[in-house]
Amino acid sequence: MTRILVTGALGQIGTELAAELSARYGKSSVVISDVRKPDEVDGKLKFVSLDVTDSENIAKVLVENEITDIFHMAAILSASGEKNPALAYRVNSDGTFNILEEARKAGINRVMIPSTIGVFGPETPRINTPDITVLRPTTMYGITKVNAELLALYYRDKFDLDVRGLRFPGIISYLTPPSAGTTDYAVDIFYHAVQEKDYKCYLKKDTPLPMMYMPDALNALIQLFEAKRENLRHCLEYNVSAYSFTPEEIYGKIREVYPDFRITYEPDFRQNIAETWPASLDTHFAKEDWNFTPQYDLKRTVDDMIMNLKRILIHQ
Ligand code: AKB
Repeated sequence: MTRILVTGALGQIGTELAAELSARYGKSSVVISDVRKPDEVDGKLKFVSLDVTDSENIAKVLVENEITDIFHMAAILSASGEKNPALAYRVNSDGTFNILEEARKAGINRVMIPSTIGVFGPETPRINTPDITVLRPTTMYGITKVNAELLALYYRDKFDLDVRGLRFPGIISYLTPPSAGTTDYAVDIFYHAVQEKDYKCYLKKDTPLPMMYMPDALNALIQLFEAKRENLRHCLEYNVSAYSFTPEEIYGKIREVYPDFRITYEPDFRQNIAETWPASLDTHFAKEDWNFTPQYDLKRTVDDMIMNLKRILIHQ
């Protein structure tokens, strides 16, 4: 029987991923973990407290819960990583090493590790960024994620561990707010519009970044998890995204629904990060190897975000 451990399960992607995995494979197939305790334990999924920097506890959790597969979602994102680089290194680099090493020892079947557009840097081609290209990031987040990509390759080639992953762009979602990344504005802006508040954006109006909607992000990850191993020519070097936009462009789309919505721009340190990241991605490795095809274009994303945030924030 498949029994999946999700680390970082209280984060933006982890929360929805755990729900989707339990919908697909059954509640008893998913064990969620995080360094934080959930506000309320709803009893739906088993929760275990897990700090990924503690390898002994990882080993214990894997054995005690008869874990067969891992989705390693725990990470410190780009903006918080710049505020606390030592913590980002411990969680992202030591934590990923611990997960891979304990997975190898425990004979885990598949280890899923999301990477990010944060692995790219100022020397990387910014338009239609290829899957294989220059990886010289300037953030601690990016450095630790390049490390994770290389560790994944090492464990795959040296120990035949089945490690899979993809490079996420900014993820737009309405259930759990993102935690201190550079792309968070693309979620915050919707919360402000729906609550009829003005929005102060920390990026310049003309800063393009690749993005995708949460249902496509989850599908991408789970399709990759389910793909036949022999079809996967790569390890974590799979760019995925659905579209790219600038703050001014997404503001324009939201104003079609909220014509009185106002935005101002006050760039901060996150602008420097965004300027080192791609404007758009070439996603053809993911398309070729596991048929990655996003379902949500920008209009469908905007409509769905607004509908759901109205339901959650206004009508509840
Ligand atoms: C961040 O902004 O740090 C993340 C990412 C693109 O990896 N959302």
